[in-house]
Amino acid sequence: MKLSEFVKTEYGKSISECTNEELYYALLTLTKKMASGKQHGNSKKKLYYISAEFLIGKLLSNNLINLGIYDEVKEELAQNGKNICEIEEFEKEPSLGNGGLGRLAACFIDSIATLGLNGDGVGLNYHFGLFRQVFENNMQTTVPDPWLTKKSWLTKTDVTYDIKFKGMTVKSRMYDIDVIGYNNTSNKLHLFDIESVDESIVEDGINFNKEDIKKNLTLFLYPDDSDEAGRILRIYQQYFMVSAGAQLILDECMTRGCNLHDLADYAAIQINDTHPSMVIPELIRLLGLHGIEFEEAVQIVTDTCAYTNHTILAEALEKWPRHYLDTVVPQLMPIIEKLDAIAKTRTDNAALAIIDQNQVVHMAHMDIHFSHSTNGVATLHTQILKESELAGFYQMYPEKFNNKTNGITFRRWLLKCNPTLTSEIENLIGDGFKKDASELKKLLAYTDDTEVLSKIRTIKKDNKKQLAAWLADKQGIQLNTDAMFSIQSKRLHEYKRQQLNLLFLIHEYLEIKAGHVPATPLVSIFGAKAAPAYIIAKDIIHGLLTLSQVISEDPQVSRWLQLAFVENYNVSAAEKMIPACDLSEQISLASKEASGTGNMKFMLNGALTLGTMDGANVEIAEAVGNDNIYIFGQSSKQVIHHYAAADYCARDWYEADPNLRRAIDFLTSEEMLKYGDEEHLKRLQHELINKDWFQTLPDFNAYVVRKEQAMKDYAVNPEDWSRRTLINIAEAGFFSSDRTIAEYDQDIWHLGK
Ligand code: 26V
Repeated sequence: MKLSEFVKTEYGKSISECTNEELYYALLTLTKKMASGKQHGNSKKKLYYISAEFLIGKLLSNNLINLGIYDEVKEELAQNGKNICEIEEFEKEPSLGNGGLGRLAACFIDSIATLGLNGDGVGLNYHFGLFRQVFENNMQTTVPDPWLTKKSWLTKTDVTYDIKFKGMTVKSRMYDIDVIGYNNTSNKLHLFDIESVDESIVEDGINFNKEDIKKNLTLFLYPDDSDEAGRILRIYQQYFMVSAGAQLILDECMTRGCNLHDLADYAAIQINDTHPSMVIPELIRLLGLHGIEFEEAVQIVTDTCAYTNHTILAEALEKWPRHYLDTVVPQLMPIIEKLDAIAKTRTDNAALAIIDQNQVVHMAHMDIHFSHSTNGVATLHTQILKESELAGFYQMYPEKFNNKTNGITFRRWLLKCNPTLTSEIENLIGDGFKKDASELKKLLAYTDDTEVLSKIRTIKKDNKKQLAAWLADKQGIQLNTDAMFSIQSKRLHEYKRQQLNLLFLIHEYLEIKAGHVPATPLVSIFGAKAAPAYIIAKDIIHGLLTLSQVISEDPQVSRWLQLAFVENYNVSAAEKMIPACDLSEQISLASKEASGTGNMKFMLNGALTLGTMDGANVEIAEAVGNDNIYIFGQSSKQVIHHYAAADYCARDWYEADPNLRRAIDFLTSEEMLKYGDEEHLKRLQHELINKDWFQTLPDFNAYVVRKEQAMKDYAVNPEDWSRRTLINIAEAGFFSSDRTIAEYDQDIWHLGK
């Protein structure tokens, strides 16, 4: 049905007479109608991708693209004097994830639908997604971010399940979001909600009563867990999700003819990090209620479940004091105890226990013992898991370990966010790459075509102008679009080392002040949220915002250097920033970034990477060759060695390198203190000199050298730069999540047709 006909019946008027808001809701309804007519994979075996986060972002444009009607709708709107981008502004972004892990889940369900696989997502319907970030006095403040409107992408279903906690039973209800594939298909994202949730208990900022579970259970994504009430609430959320999910899975499988003894022939469950790990004991419990003996149930569940690990950071691996579980889900504890006992018959290595000597329950350990697959998310990450972090498990179960290098959906991260580049690629190599990303390699035929290279340069320039216009409007910042744009956008974490970039920018500032101007003007752009309880991360944001003000108040410097921090970085902001990037900053401490997926998005959109040999950067470097990427810094082997030997001393580096010392000292200089807060800046400085747990200082010099080289190359030979960006685009095909999902299916899920 055409939009004009639809609005005629819906509102009794023409498109030009409708407000943008009316058009948004009309398109939403129309899209949902179209989705309901699409096919869903219907193989005997079905995948359930269970995840506490699905960072789906806005859906309207993406859905129209996947339905194949985006251009048509845009045209029809334009003919009636309407602009699709303005209409999209009415959509609230569902920020139902923190960062990479949640965004990966969103890319995966897009690919599962696109490949026509029988698979749905299972998660939670948070009423407030990740907080909205607002800058005040050069600091991050946090504000709730509601996304639910009267009409939304959610469809209320009549599926409800009772969820039993200690001392209370609550009712869950399933809401569905259509996941429209780029292939005449549509799958589902099932989000469970608690009927009794109460949004009015949110107090100032993002505070609320953490103990009133019936009212708060699905209120917020990952509530601040710096206190015990927050951590216990997290367990309530996790159990609520997996119990509802497990009941759904068993119901659906039985409807399809499963007798539960053969569950593994009907269901594959992918456990996305440890947040859904309680699905293992919960399924065993439910199978028991259906009369299946414990030992058989353990085997069935092991054959059905697979686990993905997303980090080697010890502090991010979930482990719960057992009394938390006793308090929330006492019915699971006897099962977890029995699983622990089985694990202890398989090994006497105490480090591999599920319940340790201190009565702490290790969720990842339960996953590895009682699922049939454990995968890492990039080659290097999987190798580190096998050799160091999970070496004991790898020796026990070598056959369970496998790698699945992450990917991104090109529908959102090229077709939607970079339409001009997409149509240029289509002009050159046809539209086959939209379904088969490996066809991008055909672009390699054009690397010496000066006309094509010039076109690529123009597209980049236009994207930079668009980003600049957006930022001018949003934050009142004027950017020099003739400059090189370097972008570091990702969650703020010390291991990602935004502080290294900060030290570089201070160094450049001081060099410019001393009369040494860089080879090209540089615009350095950041986007990052810090967890509200993460003090040093917030200090780094403060350092960057303060420096930004120091620079912008100094015309001598800001001709050459600008620092722009995009407020409230989210999926929508990423879609504007990534196409405008020249230099993609992927500078984590080698070994710490499991994969990264932003690195893939920037590459696909024609940025060159400046990065360490970490995560998927390693595979990007292999794909494009050393001439087409800027690699620097310690190797993961060196880093792992330093941790093992405990021989890293930040102060030695601070004292030995005058440039580094000058940059660190500047943090508390008069210039910085004019706009910044002494306590925050001193704490950051102290941390860098006395701790620097993520070894920023040893990589400083190499980073400065490599980045200045990149700036010189960019300035001296723009055509060669464009040639190298084209090689990056051409080699990005491997990083399509369609490829990743095909591998999961082939090696782990075996869904069949
Ligand atoms: C979580 C936490 C929570 C507590 C404080 C410290 C901390 C540090 C890291 C994390 C990350 C949890 C898991 C995660 O989001 N991993 C990301 O997964 C992406 C998708 O696989 C991957 O690209 C990123 O490299 C990885 O960090």
